[in-house]
Amino acid sequence: MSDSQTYTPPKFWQWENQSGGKFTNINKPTSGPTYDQELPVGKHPLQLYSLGTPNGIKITVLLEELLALGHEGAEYDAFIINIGKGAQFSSGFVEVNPNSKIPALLDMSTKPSTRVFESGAIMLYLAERFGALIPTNPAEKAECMSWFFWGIGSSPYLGGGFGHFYAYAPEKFEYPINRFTMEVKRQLDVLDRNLSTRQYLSGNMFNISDIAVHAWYGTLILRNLYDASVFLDLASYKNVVRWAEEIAERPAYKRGSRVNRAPSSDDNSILERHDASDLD
Ligand SMILES: N[C@@H](CCC(=O)N[C@@H](CS)C(=O)NCC(=O)O)C(=O)O
Repeated sequence: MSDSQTYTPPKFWQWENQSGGKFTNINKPTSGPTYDQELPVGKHPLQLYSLGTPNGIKITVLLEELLALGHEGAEYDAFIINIGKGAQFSSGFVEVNPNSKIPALLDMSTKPSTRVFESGAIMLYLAERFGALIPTNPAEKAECMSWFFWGIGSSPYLGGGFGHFYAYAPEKFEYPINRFTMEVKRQLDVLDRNLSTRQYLSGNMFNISDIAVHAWYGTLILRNLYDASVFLDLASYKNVVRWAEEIAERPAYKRGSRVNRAPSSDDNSILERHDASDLD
């Protein structure tokens, strides 16, 4: 592989199948299904096809928060989609998400069923459907939406930018690591300043903006995502650490963040969730 000092882009780009890095076997420049297979369907109104990554837990934590508030219509089956093995390219999954990325949701309580893809769209759909975890007052809603979309727009710099080049790329390249480290630290500073005067991102109400942003920046801090805690000096963002730890104590976070993950000896995660008792 050429390094950034010597690489001159060709006039016409062609896909090199094995460019190296963690996701080299599943990433490709085309979309659409690669094999025929229907998705399984469970007994609950909501069918979630996902994996316990930061994007995946946005939805399972939100669903557990809705259930904790008493919204029985938020009962869900969570099926695991093994993206490392290419399950996002089955014909059934592509019908629910033509973008072939987890999470994807099928709401079976509507006739016909409603498909929703993109984690942000799924969160808004659920919050509005149940009228919960989203403010109704226009000014408060505007502040909530601002932080919510801040999270949706900012986190790809953390995952696809910093995480990719710091942890997954086949070699360490200084230019992109510097570029994305600077941006991630700037984002952490934005959060830290905001949280210096507020309990939650948009004020004193916990809502979907906290769930969406916490899934990435909370996970970065609490689970040492990308093994980068020291490199990014995460402990210095004291207000973000306080907020991340506070949300991690919520029962719904504790339940939702265990779904669609491989259980390990120090972790009581579950591969799939088909009943509330699976998490008890
Ligand atoms: N913008 C999408 C991003 C989803 C996403 O990147 N999902 C990753 C896992 S966290 C995925 O499914 N990757 C599979 C692939 O790239 O083939 C969202 O917010 O839902």
